[in-house]
Amino acid sequence: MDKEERRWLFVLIAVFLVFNAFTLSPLIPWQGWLLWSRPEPSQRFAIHAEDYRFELPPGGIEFGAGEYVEFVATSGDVTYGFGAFRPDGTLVFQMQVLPGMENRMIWRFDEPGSYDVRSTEYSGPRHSEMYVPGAIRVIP
Ligand SMILES: [Cu+2]
Repeated sequence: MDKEERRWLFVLIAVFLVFNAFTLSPLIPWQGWLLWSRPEPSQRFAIHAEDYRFELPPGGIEFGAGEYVEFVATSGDVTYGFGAFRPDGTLVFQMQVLPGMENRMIWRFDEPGSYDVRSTEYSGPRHSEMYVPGAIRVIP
């Protein structure tokens, strides 16, 4: 490696370090709770996916806006996705649901309303049936 290559390598490493230090720092508004805090969820909701169906908690999924809640998703057969969508179809969050493990996500919904649940991972021919309109209710 000659001097010119070493200089470029140093520049690339410096760019990498500065970029990561900035994007992971608390200067980015959402990093305040996404990365540097361990919010304690007020509720946990168990979701099970199997045979192209979601089994949601019997009492439904309802909580207040601004609360941290935890979704614990399991699969009884293949890999699914668990995605929460606004009524206009835009994605709020999603996670993969791998069989044989508890897949966890802590989230805070700031906007009250009703959210749909869909599988966001192609899981097979009946994947598109995995749609539960209004499954998540966020109250003011
Ligand atoms: Cu699917």
